Amino acid sequence: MKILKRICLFIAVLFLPGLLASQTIIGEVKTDPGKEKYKINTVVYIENVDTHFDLPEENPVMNQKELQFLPKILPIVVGSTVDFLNSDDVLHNVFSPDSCVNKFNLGTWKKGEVRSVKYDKIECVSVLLCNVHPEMEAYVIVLQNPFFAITNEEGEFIIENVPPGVYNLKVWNEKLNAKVKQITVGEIEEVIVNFHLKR
Ligand SMILES: [Cu+2]
Repeated sequence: MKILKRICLFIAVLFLPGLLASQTIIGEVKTDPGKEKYKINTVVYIENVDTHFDLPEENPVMNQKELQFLPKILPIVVGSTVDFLNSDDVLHNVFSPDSCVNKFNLGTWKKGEVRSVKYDKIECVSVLLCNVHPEMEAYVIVLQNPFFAITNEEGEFIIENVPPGVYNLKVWNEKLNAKVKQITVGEIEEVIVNFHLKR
């Protein structure tokens, strides 16, 4: 029985990509020499996808822990509500000066408690700051769809389960920029895309 199960699983894995008709986009962001430290935490995302997708069941969380925001960069799908969790014994005062989030100021709240903000403007980039700790800084990036990834230290990224189509693939980086790339996602081969980040 065990072997039969394994064979079934093997067949399922072989045919799954075809059945789902989706593909993977993989690639790397590169920089000029000396700028490698900026490769990490680059958001790579598809500008627009005309298909149905659900919002994540759980709200994305922006933690305040050890006097830092975690994560530093939080890409979300438009319409998501972000929960701001205070994990510190001290009080923070989280705010965003950006008009696309109506310059919210959440005030202060105790350890273990959450205050929430709904983000409803696509491509809004909202910087998060703390009135109490000037060194605290993070970003929420509001995207049209869930087909995005954040690069690792090497600048590598993977976007999975992308439906076939022709798309604009964009990047957002705190310090640098890269040109938009038009890509075609088919049903068989993964798509490889590299970006060059510049000022
Ligand atoms: Cu703070």
